[in-house]
Amino acid sequence: MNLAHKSTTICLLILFALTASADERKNILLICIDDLRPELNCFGLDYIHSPNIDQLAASGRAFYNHYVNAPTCGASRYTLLTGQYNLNSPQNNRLLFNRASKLKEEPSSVSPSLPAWFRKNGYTTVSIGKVSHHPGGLGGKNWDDPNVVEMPNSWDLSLQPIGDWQHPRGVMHALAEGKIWGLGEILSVFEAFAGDDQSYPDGWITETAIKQINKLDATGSPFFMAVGFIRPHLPFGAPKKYLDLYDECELPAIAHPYKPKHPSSWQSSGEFMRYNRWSRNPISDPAFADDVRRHYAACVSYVDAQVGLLMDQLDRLGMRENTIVVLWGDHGWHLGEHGVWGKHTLFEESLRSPLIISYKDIPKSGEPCEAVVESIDIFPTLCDISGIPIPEYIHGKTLKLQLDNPESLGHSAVGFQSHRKTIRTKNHRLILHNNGYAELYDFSNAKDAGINRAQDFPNIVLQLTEQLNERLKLNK
Ligand SMILES: [Ca+2]
Repeated sequence: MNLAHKSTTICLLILFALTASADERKNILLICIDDLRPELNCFGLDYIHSPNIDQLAASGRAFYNHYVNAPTCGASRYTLLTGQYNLNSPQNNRLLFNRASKLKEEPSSVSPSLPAWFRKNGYTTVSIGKVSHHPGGLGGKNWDDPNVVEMPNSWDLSLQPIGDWQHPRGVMHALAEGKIWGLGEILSVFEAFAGDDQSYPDGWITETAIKQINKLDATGSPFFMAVGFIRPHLPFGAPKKYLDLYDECELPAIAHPYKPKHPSSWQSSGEFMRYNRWSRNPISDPAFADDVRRHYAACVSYVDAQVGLLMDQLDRLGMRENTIVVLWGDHGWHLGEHGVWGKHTLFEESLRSPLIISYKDIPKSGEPCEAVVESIDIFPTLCDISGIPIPEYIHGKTLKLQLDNPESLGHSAVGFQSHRKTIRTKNHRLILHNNGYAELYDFSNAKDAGINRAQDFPNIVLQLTEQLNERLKLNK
């Protein structure tokens, strides 16, 4: 063989090896669900109808103690999508847009996002629905300005179907028959329209996602697809058939339903109260509280059905075996616990959310993991199980150990608001206010869960304070 022939052969072999390796890479389907409490059948709540998410958990790992890093959409999604805490900015919904501005002014100071990292590693990246804070990922008055991009360089394609709701801003708080904020009528806090799944935006998001799955399947190259469903975010509107599931349902009592007497992150449920409630208030009206809870449950079952449609399509195309599926809730939601109807607190109800990771041959599939883990871990985990490098700028830890063995231990989870920060360990939560006040909750004793024990256990407060400060050095 002459030299030219030999080098051609070597080139072909390298090309073949690269192609084979590309073909073997698994796709990623990241399903983000807005304001989803970990109240699913597979998380132990048997009155909730969530057969499709339950099936996903049965084929993977449900993380029972997954905590988000911020109790609001934009800040929580920031940590998921960047793999980094951002403690030096107010924890609000503008974080990703602020990052985009910085990227424009000083590109070298901003690290690649989760999708950008996969894109750099050869994946086609697609976003559908509410993945970053704005459905479709654009800013401007109606969230549809192509010049104002929430996550530049991240997505090959970012889509938000508009359906009957005029623009992505309308989609975000939509009710059936095209009802959106800003048309003069205050939207109702809940609704059950007798129509099909496309009576509300998530049905449209599912249809768009299925079309894209078909297209991506045809290309044969690996993809990272994120699909963001909007329910069960307010207003609690879902097709009536999902509310009917809860007609005969007796709801469990609301745990610790009273406003704490000590200083805390309690808030006055402003987001909920601005909707039309027919002059009723769930805090003082138990029958109305149950109505709200049933409608929230209907929204969960509606979204569960959308997850099922996506999984069915993967199955139909034979793609389940080659796709890692992640289901993630961007934070929890108080349905009356601690006297709150909403999120935006540092209590368990705001910070604990569902996380499920499913892929072929996961060891001990269906066995849940009780280790404490956090959203910031998802970025390195996806790199690890996909076989691409974990970038050095990442703040989280891979969950490969917990995926290989559900008995593996976890680590502490931290969370923030602008005026407070918190750390959760297996048995305790410490919340430190910027004025020095401390809340300590002990979960080893269920009846203690809503009582501030900081005065009783100063040594634990001190120990957790040191641990929290150590964790937060990451961002300096
Ligand atoms: Ca949210």
